[in-house]
Amino acid sequence: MTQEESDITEIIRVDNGESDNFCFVHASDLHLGTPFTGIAKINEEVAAALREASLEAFRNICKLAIDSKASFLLLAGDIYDGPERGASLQLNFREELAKLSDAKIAAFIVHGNHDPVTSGWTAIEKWPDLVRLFPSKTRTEIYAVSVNEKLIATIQGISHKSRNTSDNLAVKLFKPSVETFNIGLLHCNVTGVSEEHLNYAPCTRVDLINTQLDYLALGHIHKHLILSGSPDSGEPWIVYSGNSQGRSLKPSELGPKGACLVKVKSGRVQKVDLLPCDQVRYLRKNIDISGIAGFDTLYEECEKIAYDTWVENGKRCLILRAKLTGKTSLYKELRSSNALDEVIDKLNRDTDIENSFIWWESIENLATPPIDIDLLANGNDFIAELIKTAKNPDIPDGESLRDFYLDQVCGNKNFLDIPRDFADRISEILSDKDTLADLIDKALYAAIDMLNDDDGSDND
Ligand SMILES: [Mn+2]
Repeated sequence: MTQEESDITEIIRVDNGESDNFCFVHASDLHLGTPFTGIAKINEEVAAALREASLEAFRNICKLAIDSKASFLLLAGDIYDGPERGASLQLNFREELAKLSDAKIAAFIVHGNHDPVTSGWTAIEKWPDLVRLFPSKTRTEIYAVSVNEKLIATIQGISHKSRNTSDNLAVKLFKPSVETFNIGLLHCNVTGVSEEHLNYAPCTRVDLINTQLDYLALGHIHKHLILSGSPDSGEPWIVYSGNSQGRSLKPSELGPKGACLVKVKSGRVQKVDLLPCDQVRYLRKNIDISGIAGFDTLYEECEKIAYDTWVENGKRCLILRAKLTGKTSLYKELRSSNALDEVIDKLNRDTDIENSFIWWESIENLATPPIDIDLLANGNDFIAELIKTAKNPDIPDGESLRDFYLDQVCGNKNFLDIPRDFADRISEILSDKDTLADLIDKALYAAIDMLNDDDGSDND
């Protein structure tokens, strides 16, 4: 080892790649052992598939690394979902890493806020030859990867020590003295990127750029994001791979999930591609049912959309949440009867499709009656007043739409008269702007309907 290599902890020899042309796989937030309790109604077969999904996604990631002849795999934290990680889960995780070591592909791992080094337990006494776990020490270890006695990259990282790490870990990374492609591996929250994720191990983009490393492989935010980097500029790459398997119908959990395949040529990143590895995909769909007048047509439309979506998403398992929109004469039946629930039950009765499934989590009715609301608003009657009030409520200065309706629903904002948890729940629901707008529309159409019924126009 030369003098320049002195800050290297260990050199790991791999088989794939060349010093000026190699690739690696970056993944994070595997959340192995996720219980998947978020979906209320589900059949046993789908529930079992969801329990296996995170591990299956990891198997797909390892297969991707082997198939693409990657030099190494990076795992940027939240390997396990919680401290209760079972023995079989850990053995299965180890088994996949052993396949990588057998293929002479190294693996580097940091732990995050879901699986910090001081919580949980390890069932593993001996990791496969080419696997290295970074501890939570402040002075980070640096591994170098070599092919045919030539260094291709260095990797350094720091694990979370406890669940609520508030330390800035990024400032502890530094440029090593060897001239090669340098990588930092961290589970951290880059300030200002996502409001959906808790602020563990906070740092700024500038902190990451100041490390002078070439590629920052990040975990924590469950969405794939490239915060910095392009093939033409010399700026460092700051990349969130996103999680490997969706976990719910929350916005950050929807759509394709997987791992980044990163190609490096002559010391520069050429390409970062997110390759899907997810076993089950969560999606939201809007279904326009304008012009649909029967439940047979509605059912067929849902079936067609499910099939097309399944094909578009690589024929993998799907969990769908849908909203019906548009103007339809079915409006009243959709609102007042169990018909829509029965449609969902029928759609879900036969979920199997070529070794996968399509499961409708819910279908919400936001369709409206075939009336012209703008025309009605121009009238001089009570309905016109109602529409104007719903569309433009008289909100006191400085009060938000949410607080206004909260006041309407709960009577007073101090929640003196209604149970506190009930008021909190309403407050939470009304905080979502889209949900609030949907609720106002629903209430408006229901009111118009009732007024029309009072006119005796529907006196059956
Ligand atoms: Mn996570």
